[in-house]
Amino acid sequence: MRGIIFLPIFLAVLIAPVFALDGWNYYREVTITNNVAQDLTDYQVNFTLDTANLIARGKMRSDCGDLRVTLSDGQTLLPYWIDPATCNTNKTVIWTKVPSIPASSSTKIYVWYGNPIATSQANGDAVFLFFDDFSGTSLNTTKWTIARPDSWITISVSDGLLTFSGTSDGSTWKMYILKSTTVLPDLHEIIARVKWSMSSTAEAHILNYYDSLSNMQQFYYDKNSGGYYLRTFIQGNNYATFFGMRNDNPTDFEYYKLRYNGSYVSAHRSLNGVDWTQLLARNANIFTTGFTVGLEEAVLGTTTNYYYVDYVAAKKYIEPEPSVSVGNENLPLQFPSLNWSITLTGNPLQDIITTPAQYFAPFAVIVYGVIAIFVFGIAYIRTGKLYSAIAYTITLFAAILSFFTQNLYISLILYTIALFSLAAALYITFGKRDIWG
Ligand SMILES: [Ca+2]
Repeated sequence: MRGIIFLPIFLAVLIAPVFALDGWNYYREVTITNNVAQDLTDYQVNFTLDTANLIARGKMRSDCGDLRVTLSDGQTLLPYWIDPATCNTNKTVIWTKVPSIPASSSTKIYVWYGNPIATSQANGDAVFLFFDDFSGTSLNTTKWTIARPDSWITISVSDGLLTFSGTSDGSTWKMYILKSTTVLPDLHEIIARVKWSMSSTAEAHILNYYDSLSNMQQFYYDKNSGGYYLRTFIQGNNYATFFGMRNDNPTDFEYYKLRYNGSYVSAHRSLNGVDWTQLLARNANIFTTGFTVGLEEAVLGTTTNYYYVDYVAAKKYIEPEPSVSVGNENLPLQFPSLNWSITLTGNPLQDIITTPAQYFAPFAVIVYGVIAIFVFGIAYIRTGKLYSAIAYTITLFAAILSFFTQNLYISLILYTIALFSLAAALYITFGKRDIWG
């Protein structure tokens, strides 16, 4: 009998609801598992959401402006950044910086959405070690140093893009190099979204570890008379490596990243920013410290060649990286004074089922609160057994919580428990029989 009494308490604790971020209607748990035996602090992770589906169902603003990320308290906001090109797609890339991921264990954060009046607080500078999405009208000279200017090549910033535009006299290479003012930690990853348009021999240095003009490790796109290439080049060893030939000259953006894991540099490519292919890994024992982010256009041809950078970001890197998984949608614990609006666009089944619970919540908390107090009083007066009375009272509070969690299954379980306990309370009251102990 005692086990039956304590089970509801256990369940009530186990499914403790999440209090809503003020004004937000939905949240999901994001579980981050640290795969190394060392604590990670301020570590950048990303996960994806199918925002196209959420937006189509009226659950998220069409500009993704109501997305937020919090700690597992559901209240402490974490910095986040959404790759704008992926908003309203089925794989929206969301980056955040997690304050602490303990060694070899998991930590949970929450992603929130569903607040029609919220506007974006996405902030790449707050997430990454280095970040520029070129949102201004000129190069941000607090972020970049012109490491090597060249009168044959110009740069401009407009419409969210950094554009290199250059020609040459056809006999000597012209090179324009930008270098971040931020020095990266030894283990790091650089990610960029770029495209290019090249009509004569030229190179777009997609990601570039730049130390000095004679000391750099780089990863770049190369168009020359032989075709199109993706290459790495470690200047200290004075060799170039061809690792992939492409016969295209993409007008659509692609993603590239360059990673240093402590022993080698690897280059990766993606078409959507989510699914990556490693192109090459190369031992990089020349420079292991003092890395910066670099961007460069080099031109030998006599027609104008363009290189466009949408954004470039740098983050910490540890191998193997933490794994990240996103849970199912939940409805948080709402208070009556908060925003109760819920959108029924498309009338998804779950919305219809859970909406009544949302609107009945203020009513339910009063009714069940009163009932719970009565049940405690009756149980204690009739039996004198304090633990039994408390147990059943908590069970009824679990029923109250079931209204607020608005998770269908949890609500049904808790509500069923509450009904049984209420029946027991009535039985002991009118049945003249002690079943409490
Ligand atoms: Ca941009």
